[in-house]
Amino acid sequence: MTAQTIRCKAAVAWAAGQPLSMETVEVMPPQRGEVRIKMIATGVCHTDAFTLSGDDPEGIFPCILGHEGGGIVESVGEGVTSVRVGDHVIPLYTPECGECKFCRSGKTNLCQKIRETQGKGLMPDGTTRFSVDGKPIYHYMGTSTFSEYTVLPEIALAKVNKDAPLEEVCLLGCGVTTGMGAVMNTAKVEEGATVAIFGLGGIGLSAIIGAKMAGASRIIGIDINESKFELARKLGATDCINPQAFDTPIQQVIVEMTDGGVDYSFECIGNVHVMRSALECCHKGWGESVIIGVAGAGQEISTRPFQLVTGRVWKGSAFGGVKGRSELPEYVERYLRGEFKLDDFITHTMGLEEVNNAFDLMHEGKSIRSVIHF
Ligand code: NAD
Ligand code: AHE
Ligand code: ZN
Ligand code: ZN
Repeated sequence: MTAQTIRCKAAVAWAAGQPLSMETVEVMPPQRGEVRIKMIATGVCHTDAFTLSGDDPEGIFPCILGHEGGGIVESVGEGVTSVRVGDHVIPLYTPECGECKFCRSGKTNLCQKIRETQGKGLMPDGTTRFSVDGKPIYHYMGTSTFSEYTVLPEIALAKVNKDAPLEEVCLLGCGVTTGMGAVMNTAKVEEGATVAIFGLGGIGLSAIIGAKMAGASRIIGIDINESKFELARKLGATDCINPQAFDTPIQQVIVEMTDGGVDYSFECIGNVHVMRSALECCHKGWGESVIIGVAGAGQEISTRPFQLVTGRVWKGSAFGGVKGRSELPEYVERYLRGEFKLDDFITHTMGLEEVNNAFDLMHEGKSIRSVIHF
């Protein structure tokens, strides 16, 4: 049967800095190579708030935000072969086509096949599948999970085990995979290493899980909100420190705590000043710092080049370096085998109509992850 346009509820971001507005949207059928999915759950990540704030140079409005989802295939477009109706899927803001220069390089997960249109809020054919009263609404990160139904290219879906509760594994659509992957794939932290993790939200706490799994001997969590420390310790942090409790710069504190600096550090905030501290708390000669946090338009990082001349390395990581279609399903299997938990992260659950509350809780520092149930 040919798929029809669906009318459903979505939270629309009409303009930067304004609360999301619940609307009835029209969602067109999936076109060639596309898939329409019924969302079951979605997390709210700081990057959604970042784009809504107006600081994202790629922010484009009106759009439907959301990129940390889990759903079920409702219909497929012509030529789709890798998923079928009823499959459980996690939307991928970093797709995997398997054939572009980036996919073939074996060096990166940053597939570029549809990156240009995705960054303009459009499907690969240059049009949008969403509208309200005939007015086009843009996609966001190619995923737009704050909608009861959304459309994605086939290459932007990871098919996952149906035994996994989508209300939890949706977090593998961004935050948890990003933090764990940055530690295991990007930095490749080894047993016995010392690690500093700046920012103990969903990303930083996931980095702690990764560091613990890697067998790090010391895991130092840094946050200005001490209410994050209890969970950080539970997940494996050996030390938790608040930079505001010291008169000396935090990098100096960490260098003194660790006999010269840590082997690896991770910035999980998006603050360019903290990025500098994260680099400079690394050990001379070999320490590596990974930037995960997303900084606003126009912001730049700086340090003395001497920091790099003397062996520290500055890196970045997107989606934890994970290739979504070929590697994310295995993260779901590892979760099912009990290698890590996800419920610790879910501090709040709510319906889509309460999504603005999820942003408030994040800004007030009261949540790790709010998960929207559809
Ligand atoms: P979050 O809001 O849940 O957590 C941020 C944490 O940083 C909070 O606990 C906050 O108290 C702490 N913090 C803020 N300012 C601080 C400071 N000056 N010093 C120490 N701690 C400070 O956010 P999140 O969802 O965990 O996301 C973290 C960052 O990672 C954001 O910038 C987000 O956009 C980015 N992100 C990047 C990727 C990627 O692929 N690179 C993926 C997901 C998220
Ligand atoms: N649009 C921003 C960049 C945003 C960004 O860096 N996004 C990360 C994922 S954050 C998920 O919560 C990412 O994957 N980046 C790689 C990419 O291709 O976007 C800007 O500054 O323009
Ligand atoms: Zn995210
Ligand atoms: Zn590709």
